[in-house]
Amino acid sequence: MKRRNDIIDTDLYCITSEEHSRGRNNIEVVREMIKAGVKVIQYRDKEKKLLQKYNECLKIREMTKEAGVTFIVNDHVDIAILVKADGVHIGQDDLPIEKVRELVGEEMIIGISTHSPKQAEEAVKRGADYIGVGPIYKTYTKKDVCEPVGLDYLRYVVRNIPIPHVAIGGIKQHNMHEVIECGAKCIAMVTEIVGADDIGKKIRDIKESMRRGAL
Ligand code: 3NM
Repeated sequence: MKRRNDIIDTDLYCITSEEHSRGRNNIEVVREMIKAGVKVIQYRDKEKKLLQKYNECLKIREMTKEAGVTFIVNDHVDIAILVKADGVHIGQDDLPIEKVRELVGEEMIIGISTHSPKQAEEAVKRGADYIGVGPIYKTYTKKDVCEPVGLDYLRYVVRNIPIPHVAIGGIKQHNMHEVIECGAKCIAMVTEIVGADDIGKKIRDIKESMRRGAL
């Protein structure tokens, strides 16, 4: 298991979304992500039955472990514990961070989605290991998400929040330079990657742009 303080020390945070994967299943997509050198993968699925999600997470845990990739489970603290994921990612309406910590123990990473400076500060106080910062731009991938927070909130986080952040929401290869210019260290993209013709090439191109400062 990864240590909590090594986390999100990477440029690109990848997230599954089978409904946007153009016929490829989550396992195939994760295989492509690993092959292309992604270091953090989150399993996110809002449609499947719990048992199906558990079984997919078991398989992805095996694959990520073998590859030395950090594995984070979205929403499901129970699945994260059972499959020995490296982390769990929760939302503002989920259990309080302190209670999730009681369940997962000290080793597991806890990430939380935030949409305002107040939520970011609260996340730090309550012991989150990293925060999601978004949606930066309009996104149709997450249902019931708030209106875009824009780059201003990201700038606020870069300057004021001491724990790692992941910028998310509507970020694509064509607009990522704006996000990087704001000082984002780590970017998450869902549809841009899982919906790409060639997932591996897309990831390699994005990582290369990030390495060059998105020039
Ligand atoms: N969380 P795409 S936005 C999973 O703002 C998620 O917290 C968000 O998908 C947040 O890259 C989002 O396809 C969806 O826009 C991001």
